[in-house]
Amino acid sequence: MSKYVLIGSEGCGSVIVELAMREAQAEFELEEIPYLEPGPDRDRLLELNPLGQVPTLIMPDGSVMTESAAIILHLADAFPDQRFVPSSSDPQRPAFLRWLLYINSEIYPTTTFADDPDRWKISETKSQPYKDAIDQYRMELWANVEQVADDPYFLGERLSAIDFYIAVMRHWRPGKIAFAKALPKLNTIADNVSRLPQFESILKRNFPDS
Ligand SMILES: N[C@@H](CCC(=O)N[C@@H](CS)C(=O)NCC(=O)O)C(=O)O
Repeated sequence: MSKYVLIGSEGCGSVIVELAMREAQAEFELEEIPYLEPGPDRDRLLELNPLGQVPTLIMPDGSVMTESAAIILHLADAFPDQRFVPSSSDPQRPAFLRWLLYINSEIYPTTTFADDPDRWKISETKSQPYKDAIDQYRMELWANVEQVADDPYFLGERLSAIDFYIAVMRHWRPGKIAFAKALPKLNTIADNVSRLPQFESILKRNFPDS
C-alpha cells in the first residue's frame, strides 16, 4: 500500500492534520508548497482541490480528500486504534462532534475569509477595519469554546483532535499573546499539546518563534 501524501504549508491548517496523522501513526509524506503563489504547485493543488486550499490529502489509492475535520474522521476509521476521535459508543462523542464542527465550520473560516480582503473587493482603506472586526468576532466565537473547555485537554483527561485545532489555531490572528490573554484555559490546553513528545517537533517546525 502506498502512503498518504499530505499537501500543506507551514503554520496552516495542514498542521492540524499532520498532528492527527502522527498520532494515528499513519505513513505519510508531507509536501509543503506555497499554496497561494501562482505557479506549478498551485496549479496542481487547484487540480486536486478546486478551492486551492491546504490541507489537501492524496489517499493511498490516489483519491483525494479535503476538509480537515473530514480527514480527521476518516483517519479515525482507517486507524481504529487511535484515541483522538471518541468512538460511536463513547459518551463524549456528541460533545466531541459538536465542538470539532464548531471550531472547523464557524471559527476556521473567519481566518480564511480575512486572510485576503481583496478577494471580496474590499478597498485598501477598509481592509484593516474589516480584518479587525472579523478578529473580534473570532475571539467571541472562541470564548464559547473556552467556557466549556475541561483540563488538561478540551474533553478532560482524553486528548482529542479538538486539542490539535486549539494548539495550531492559537498561533493565528490576532496572535498567540492575545489568545493567551483572552482564553487562558484554551492556552493551557495548547501548551499541554505542545509538550507532548510526539508533537513537539511538528509544532516547533511550524511555529519557530513560539
Ligand atoms: N475548511 C477547510 C479550510 C482550509 C483552509 O481554509 N485553509 C487555508 C490555509 S490555513 C487556505 O488554504 N486558504 C486559502 C484559500 O482559501 O484560498 C479545512 O478545514 O480544511
